[in-house]
Amino acid sequence: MKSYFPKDFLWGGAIAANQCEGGWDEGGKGLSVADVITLKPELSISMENFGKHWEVTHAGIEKAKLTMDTRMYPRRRGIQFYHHYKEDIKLFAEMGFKALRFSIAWTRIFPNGDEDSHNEEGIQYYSDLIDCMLSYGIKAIVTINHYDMPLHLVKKYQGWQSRETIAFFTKYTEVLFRYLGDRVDKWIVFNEMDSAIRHPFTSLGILEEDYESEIEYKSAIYQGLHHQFIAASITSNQLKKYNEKAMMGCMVTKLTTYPETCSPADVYLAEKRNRENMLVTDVLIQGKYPWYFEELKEKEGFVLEIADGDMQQIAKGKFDYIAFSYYMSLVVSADENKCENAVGNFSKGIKNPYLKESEWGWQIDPVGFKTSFIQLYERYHLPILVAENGFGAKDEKDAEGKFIDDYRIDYLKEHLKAMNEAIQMGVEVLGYTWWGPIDLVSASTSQMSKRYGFIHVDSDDFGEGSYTRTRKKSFFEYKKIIASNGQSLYTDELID
Ligand code: BGP
Repeated sequence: MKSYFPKDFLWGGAIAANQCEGGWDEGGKGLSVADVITLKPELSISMENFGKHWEVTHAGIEKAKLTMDTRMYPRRRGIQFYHHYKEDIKLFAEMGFKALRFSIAWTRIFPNGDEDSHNEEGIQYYSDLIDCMLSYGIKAIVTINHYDMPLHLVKKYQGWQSRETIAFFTKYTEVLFRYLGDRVDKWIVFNEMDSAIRHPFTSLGILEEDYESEIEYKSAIYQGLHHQFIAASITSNQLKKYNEKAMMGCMVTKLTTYPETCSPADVYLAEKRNRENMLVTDVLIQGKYPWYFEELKEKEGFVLEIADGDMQQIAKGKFDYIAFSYYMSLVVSADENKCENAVGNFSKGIKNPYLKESEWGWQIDPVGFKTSFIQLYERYHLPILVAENGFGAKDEKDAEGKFIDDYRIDYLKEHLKAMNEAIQMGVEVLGYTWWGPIDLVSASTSQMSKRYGFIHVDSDDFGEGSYTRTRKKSFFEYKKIIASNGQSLYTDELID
């Protein structure tokens, strides 16, 4: 019988501390950028309000610091994974997970980010979490930083704009490798590193109001990203000291883009967008700024300070695999007036008439998923991990109290088949971690009602609910897929 997926394929799911843990003021945790982001129910998901869900100001931060509210600060409560993790891991094990990608909250380890010594309670928590996973045979894939840098570093140092943040970060990573490194064989240094350009506050701790002009703001963003490149490279070397066999991954949001028409100007723009989307992986894998970077810099008009030794350090990076997230494809036109329709947390674009979209306007495209594997593999020739892929939808109980989420099952199956086609072509894929195997707080809109899970969590956008976990129909479907190592996608017979 033909084998569709590699023998040790890592089937699993992905979550992030700031979207699921809660316990924002427990266990010695400090405030992070995630704890000051508010729910903005007055904003509809329209192009007009694009990006506004993420907007944070100094006044907003000061206000947030004075309140213990969790209703309007959803990332403070998440889905209470901090307390429920044993129950949740057991459910993941029931689905047959081989791996769970989760992130560590930097502020549980260094509450302010610049302390001399770490918070032992934080390390203990993650150590227990990993042991719990391993007791079920679930491997840990750890994201070191997923949109939750210490708020203190933002206020005192202007986040990653400051070179000092490199040392704070690499002190944090050294602690992680020392205490957890023996039990984790795959790491991802930064979640969706390219997102620094799209939402600098959550990724870099950079606030627009701190800069006098657009150019200064942009320069700060690219400077912050430059500092992250250096930190990532140092981190990748640190890891090998503690665990030679462990793999370090770098991650990109794969924004696979099509031209609206075959007009050469549209095609040229789409190619450019696809190329620039891979800037972060180009820098980290090739160990230098790519050939097109100078043009980008000139066009965008930003200034970048590269100190002596920076490029030598970046060149030393040791990355073993590429991790990527993929939700949808995008369409661009060289005609700027046309970018009005499709919505998303990624980038403004045009509706694709050949694709269906989610209730949030994300265009569903399994072929684009396959294309993403090919683009990344032919560029880097490194193994690939699907760090995120998923479908956000409003789920309603049926008359019998069940969640029949066939739309999610369809999305899952179509994307898995597309991934399999890439594997059959020869792309080396390590695993697939579905985003949000359990409902959690949305990164872009802070809603709970944008649900991704195979497991429902009883909580509304304001955190009201019992937090009871319920298996949806997709839970049983994913279980079947994993048990058959993907064969059930093609046949209902289970094969040994
Ligand atoms: C990615 C983020 C995740 C996750 C996902 C879905 O960009 O890495 O944190 O949330 O998008 O997005 P959303 O939650 O906005 O629907």
